[in-house]
Amino acid sequence: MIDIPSPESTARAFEERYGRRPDGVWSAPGRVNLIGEHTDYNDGLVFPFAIERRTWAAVGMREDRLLTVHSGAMPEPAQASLDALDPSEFDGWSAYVFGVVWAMRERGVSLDGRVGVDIMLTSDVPLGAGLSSSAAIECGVALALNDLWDLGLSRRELICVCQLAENGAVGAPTGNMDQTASLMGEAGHGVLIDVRAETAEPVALHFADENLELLVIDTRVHHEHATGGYGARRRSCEEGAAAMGVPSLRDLSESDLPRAAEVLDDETFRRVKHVVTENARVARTAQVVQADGPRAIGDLLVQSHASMRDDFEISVPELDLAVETALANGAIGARMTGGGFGGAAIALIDVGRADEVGAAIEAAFADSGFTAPIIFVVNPAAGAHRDL
Ligand code: GAF
Repeated sequence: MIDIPSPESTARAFEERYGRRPDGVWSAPGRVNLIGEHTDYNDGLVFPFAIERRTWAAVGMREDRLLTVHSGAMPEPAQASLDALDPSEFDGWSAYVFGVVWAMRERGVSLDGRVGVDIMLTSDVPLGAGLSSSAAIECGVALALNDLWDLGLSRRELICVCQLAENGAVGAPTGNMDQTASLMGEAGHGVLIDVRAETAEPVALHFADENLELLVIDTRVHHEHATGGYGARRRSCEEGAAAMGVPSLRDLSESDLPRAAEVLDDETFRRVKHVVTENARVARTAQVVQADGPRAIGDLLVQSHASMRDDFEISVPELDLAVETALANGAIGARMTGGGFGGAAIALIDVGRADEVGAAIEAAFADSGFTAPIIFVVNPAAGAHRDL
């Protein structure tokens, strides 16, 4: 077990386990989504940022064709062979790692003549908290193999590889926001993603300059996107687009909503309305943050949460309580972040108020009989890179 993960501690853990130094250590961050939820798989707009919480991968080449992975957080090591990569045989968390190799092959990377690797993973991205611990694993491993196997894949291609690992090996029908944020993030910046245009632009997010900071409230209500509501929401969006006669919901704007209300059943209409208005909120947030600074985006965050709670119906009582309590205690804006059905909320607050707002949320959770949340401050941080 590793208490405080770092590049060097991950290299040491590798050495203890494998009896040699790794060939290198790579890391990739989790992310917070500032705004733009369930828009990515609708060809839409998203505005996340990479956070300081990261997953480190110490990797060493082998002489045979085996892939092995150890993680301090998981009791059992996992193993696969470059000659028999079958997602249906990937067990649990190891699908995030072996899925990347499988996805590279699916996207045309030849595995012939390549040697296997040993991997030691450490992470301080909370698992199942909606902060993309899975993308952090995928992106760190993908970057390491790209370097060690000298594949020359671009970051854009690595995003596709990691999304395919998530969709095809893990079985979660997600978009590519998380992988894009993890691979394209920059310190002090959000990543304004236009999925249809395949662009990911850095946009300065200087919270501290305006005396602001961003709190994450991990509700500890765990969720998985491979099962349940996430896929159902995605299907509703596809059905809504088909009924409206467009390839994707990106092709609709707010002026189409009156017609959508006539054509669609009530539930599908509300799903569509969320996505259409959320795209508009992302565009507006990016404009406002650049023109007037982050203090001016509070209302957009609040509207986004209401849309997810009432129209897309992906919030849970713990997320609503975190948002309401933060706002009642002076937050400038707050919303759930990520895929929903659990996970985390964010709150934009004045510097120096984190303890007070956090204590109010903890008290509200205790009063409601909810599990105590985990609350911490995040800052926009660097994307995936090689550390050692
Ligand atoms: C999860 C998914 F992985 C993303 O692709 C995105 O759809 C998000 O939920 C919702 O915005 O993080």
